[in-house]
Amino acid sequence: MTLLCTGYEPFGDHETNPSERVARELDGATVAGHEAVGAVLPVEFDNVADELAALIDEHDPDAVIATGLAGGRSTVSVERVAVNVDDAVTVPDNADNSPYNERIEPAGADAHFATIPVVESVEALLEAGIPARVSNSAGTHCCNHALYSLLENHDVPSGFVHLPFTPKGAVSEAEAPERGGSVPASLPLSLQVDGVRRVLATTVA
Ligand code: PCA
Repeated sequence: MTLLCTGYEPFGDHETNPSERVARELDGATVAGHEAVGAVLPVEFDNVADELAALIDEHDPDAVIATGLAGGRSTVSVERVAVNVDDAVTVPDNADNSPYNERIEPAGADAHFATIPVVESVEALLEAGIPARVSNSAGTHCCNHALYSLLENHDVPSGFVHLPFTPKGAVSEAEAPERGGSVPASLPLSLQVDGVRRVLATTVA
């Protein structure tokens, strides 16, 4: 089997994106005896779906786990659902597009459930001591767009994992902690990689 794992390039004010590093670490790795392919997607509403389609054409994967940063979340979050909405909220994409209350696919389904074992994946992570939870909203930015386009356009088990900052990333996002300000939640990259590996392994088990 071939397992595709995507991450995203940095976006908005973030200097790095842990999901990019997770995808690079998994590229060429063996996961549960299967070959993993890692790739990095542009944070661009207009290009995400085409890039994913090209990757699926090229690698013909048996499962796809897309990943992205959800700054401020404290856990590896396995997304349950994708909605047919593009809205950049306050963060334009990397092509400076800022959709407002648009449909991704005008004639598409309103929403799709992820087609990976979401709850079982979270259980597997918790069992391994990795902070994880089911998330019932992937938002309306490019991450939701990626999951929606996978589920709307492709017949391959697909899911999405939102990742927290790494500790270094959290420090660079901190708001004057030496003056009593806050530092956002984080998880070491190694735990994030292990978490995504376990989601992939649970999906093909
Ligand atoms: N996170 C954003 C887009 C890219 C990323 O890594 C999101 O949650 O939609």
